[in-house]
Order: sequence, then C-alpha cells, then structure tokens
Amino acid sequence: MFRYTKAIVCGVPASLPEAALRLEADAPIVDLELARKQHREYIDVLEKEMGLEIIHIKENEDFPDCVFVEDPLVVCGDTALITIPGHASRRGETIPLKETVLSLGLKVVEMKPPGLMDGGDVLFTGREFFIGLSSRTNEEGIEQLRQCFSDYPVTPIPVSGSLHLKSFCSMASPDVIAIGTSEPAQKSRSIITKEGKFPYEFISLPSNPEANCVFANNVLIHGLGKERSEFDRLSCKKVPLPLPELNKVDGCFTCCSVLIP
Ligand code: CIR
Repeated sequence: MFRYTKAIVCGVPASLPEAALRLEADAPIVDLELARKQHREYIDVLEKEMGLEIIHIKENEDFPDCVFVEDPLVVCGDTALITIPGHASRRGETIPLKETVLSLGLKVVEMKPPGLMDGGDVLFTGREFFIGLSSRTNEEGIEQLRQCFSDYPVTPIPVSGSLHLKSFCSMASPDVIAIGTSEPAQKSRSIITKEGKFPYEFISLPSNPEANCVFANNVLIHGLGKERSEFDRLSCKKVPLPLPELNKVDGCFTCCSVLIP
C-alpha cells in the first residue's frame, strides 16, 4: 500500500499568477518565482526522499492551472482515469497527461460527458475511495469512477465551502487520515466514519491546508513547522515543506503530482 515508482508533475506556467482560477477573487497574488522554487523543492523530495522517477510535463501557458496535475488524472493500480475537469478552462490539460499514461503502458479510461471530476475530490485510502461531490465533481463523474475502479467501494461526500474534498483531508499514513477542524471537514470525517467500509484513525489539524499532505514509500510531505507535533506518532519519515505559495490559488501538496505504482 502506498508504494509508488514514478511521479508525474508539470511546471508552473508564468500565466498562473494572473490567470489561475481562485475561490477568493481578492486572494493575494502568487509570487511566481517563489512558487517555482517551492515546486522544485517539492519535486526534489519526491525524487530524493521518496525515490520516485520524475516524469516532467512542460508547462503550457494556455493552461494557467496546468501545474495541478492531480485534477485531470486519477491513477489506481494499472488503470488511469482521464477525467473531464469540472471547470471548462482546465479541460485541455488532459491531452499531455493522456499521452504520458499511454506511454507508461497504463490501461487508460476516458470519462464521458456529462461526467465531471477533479482528482482533488478523490481520496483513495488504499482500501476504498471517498469522492467529493463538489462544484467540480458530479454524480455522473462519481458513477464513472465507480465503474472504472470496480474492485473498490466508493462513497460520495458532499463538499461545500472548499474547492475539493482533499482541500481539507488526505492520507497521512496507511489507515490514518489528516483532517481539518473546520465544520465541513468535521462533517466529512463523520461520513467517512459512518459510511466507510474500513476503520481509520484521524489526525486533526487546525487549518484546512495543513491537512493536505502526501504519503508515499513511507515518507510524509507536510506543511507543519518543525515545532509542531501532530504527526509525531507516525512511524514514517517526515519531511516538512513550507505550505505552498500555490495555496493562494487553492493548490496544495497532493494536487502537484500524480503517483504511479
Ligand atoms: C483550480 O481552481 O482549479 C486551481 N486553481 C486549483 C486546483 C487545485 N487542485 C487540487 O487541489 N487538486
């Protein structure tokens, strides 16, 4: 579980600060150079700490959100689901990702209209899927994911007040979910507990972005400062990074890579 060999990433386009989508119209402007530096540091950890081979897609200025590769592509086992991203401006991002997964020899399934899905809504626990029913992911998209990964249970979770399900929760270790303390996050926690098919432990984080971390190959990338202790009880190696500058346009750690077993 959570063993991977490769990570697909995409560069940060210069068009991002001006043109990336954002929930808050008056969000502070992204510092492009800082965002690129943090993105390189993140890729370094994927490569050097997690031992992943990096597959780098060149950024495309026509797609200001293209660094967020998690949304157009969901990979589980040997199958890649190319989604139809929920926002029309992001749909063309699927083209290079489809070419990439085909070249890796994965089985490729393409979502069909009226299905819509952003991978940021897809929480895979290693045993089952929880999927955010959000402004980007609809019931038809969830049904197509269910058919695509039919070996696993799929439980929808309504998401409001945040962009995606993983805007406030993510896997911190096998069977351990990091989750925010906001009201929507806590509602989701209760659905995971009541409707999930397997038991999980939870680690509560005071802010939603802090609850988004990446766990792979027994290494955890997270955004908590060194003085914080919430993840101390996990036995994996922990690598703190600054919370991404990209958070200003609703990006977080999971959204900047797609991991391939
Ligand atoms: C968007 O609104 O689509 C981007 N600005 C942010 C996407 C972040 N994706 C993710 O967390 N999976």
